[in-house]
Amino acid sequence: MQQDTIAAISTAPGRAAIAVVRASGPGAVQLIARTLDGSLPERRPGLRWLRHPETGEQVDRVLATYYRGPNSYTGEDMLELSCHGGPLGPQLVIDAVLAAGARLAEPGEFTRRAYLNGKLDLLQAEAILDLVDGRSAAQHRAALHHLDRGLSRRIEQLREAIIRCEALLVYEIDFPGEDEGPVPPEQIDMAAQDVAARIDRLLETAAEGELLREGALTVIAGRPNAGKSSLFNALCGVERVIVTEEPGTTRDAVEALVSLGGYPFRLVDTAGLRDATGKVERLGIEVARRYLASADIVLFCAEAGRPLSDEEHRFLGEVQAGSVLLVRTKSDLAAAGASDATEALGLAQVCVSTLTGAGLGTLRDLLVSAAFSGSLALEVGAPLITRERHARELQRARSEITAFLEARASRLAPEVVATHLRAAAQALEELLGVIAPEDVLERVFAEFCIGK
Ligand SMILES: Nc1nc2c(ncn2[C@@H]2O[C@H](COP(=O)(O)OP(=O)(O)OP(=O)(O)O)[C@@H](O)[C@H]2O)c(=O)[nH]1
Ligand SMILES: [Mg+2]
Repeated sequence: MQQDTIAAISTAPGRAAIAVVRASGPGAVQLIARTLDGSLPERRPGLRWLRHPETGEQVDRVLATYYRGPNSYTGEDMLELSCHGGPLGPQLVIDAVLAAGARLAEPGEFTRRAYLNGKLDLLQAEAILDLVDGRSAAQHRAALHHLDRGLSRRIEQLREAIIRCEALLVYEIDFPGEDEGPVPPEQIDMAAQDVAARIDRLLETAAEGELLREGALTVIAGRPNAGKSSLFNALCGVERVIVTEEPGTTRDAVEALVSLGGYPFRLVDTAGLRDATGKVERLGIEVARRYLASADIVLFCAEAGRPLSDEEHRFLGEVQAGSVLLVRTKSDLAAAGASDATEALGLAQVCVSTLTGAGLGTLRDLLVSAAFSGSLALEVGAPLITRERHARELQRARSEITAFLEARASRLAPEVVATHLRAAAQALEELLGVIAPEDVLERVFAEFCIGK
């Protein structure tokens, strides 16, 4: 099918030294002829005046590069214009490019074309989205690993193993009644079990992968005035929320996505827990409890040097989160020699002062190891699944292999047994995007921004 030519501003809007406008499609050469003074050599940036094709008016002085397909990001002819940034300039450039015959690209359409032209598989396309959205070094690393086909290679190996099993089965179908095929029947079962075990290992990384994309939900809780909002601000690195000496300052939960030690955290400041009488405060406390119920980590704040109240003990006994850290706040105010160790409750405890910064580094390290201890595997390049789509397709493949093994055990006809292997391979093919139903593509690329 002959594609039309798409164009978009690929950089973020706003004041900036440079912006990039890209176009892709068979009309790229025509865009050059209509908007740039003189033609362009392939892959050699040229400094040109860009003119509006209808008025001939100068729009900007740009650095233009022409890529002839298939040697381009999308695999099509492409034109890339580095123009001056800012709120207006890039808009005028794209207007000229559209007037010269391009149409505005849909979100993710460049990457979608790259995928359709075989430049990337679907897992790599998703990795590009993760790179653009990434906010922490760990997520960035995982995305680069996927872009480098780390996960794709693993899925391909699994698919090949399934196809080898299928080939062995074909022998049984073609030569029924022969006792010995090229390999003993147990070997086919063992190969399938091995694939199942490898799929299980990948599925086990899903929780970690989701944590890397979404950030570990870390809820700061404690009595009013315990120093929760001060801690929230200190970890955010900016004064995001109001801090006062008045207990009951924070009434609503406030969220921020922050990177601590290179890992992503969804940090939440909450209203101080107490038997509040005011309606707003009571609602705020309810919101806090809801957050606490789904928290990965709770940072329970209590001033250093004071014994915990019965109410605080009760609260700590009730929290369900994976990890609870007891944060002893305002350590600069605690009397020298005062010790909190007596009531350690078996919880990890750290003393901090947002005034002096003491203990904040230790707290960050504790948070990273509490939420991401499993990520050490990532450092040695083990692939990690990061999306629900990955888990769904792997699960599908896994249950087809289980069905395959059961069908073999009940000695069903090899033709019937084989359908399960085909379905398992197909799930992995959909995961890679070797085959991709339209609705899957719609969902993957809808998340992209325009120009990517
Ligand atoms: N000296 C000292 N004061 C602190 C420290 N952290 C917080 N404070 C003070 O303690 C008071 C309460 O701080 P907040 O951060 O608002 O406490 P909160 O827990 O958010 O309080 P609520 O929102 O009312 O529940 C403020 O006056 C802060 O300036 C600290 O590390 N050292
Ligand atoms: Mg507060």
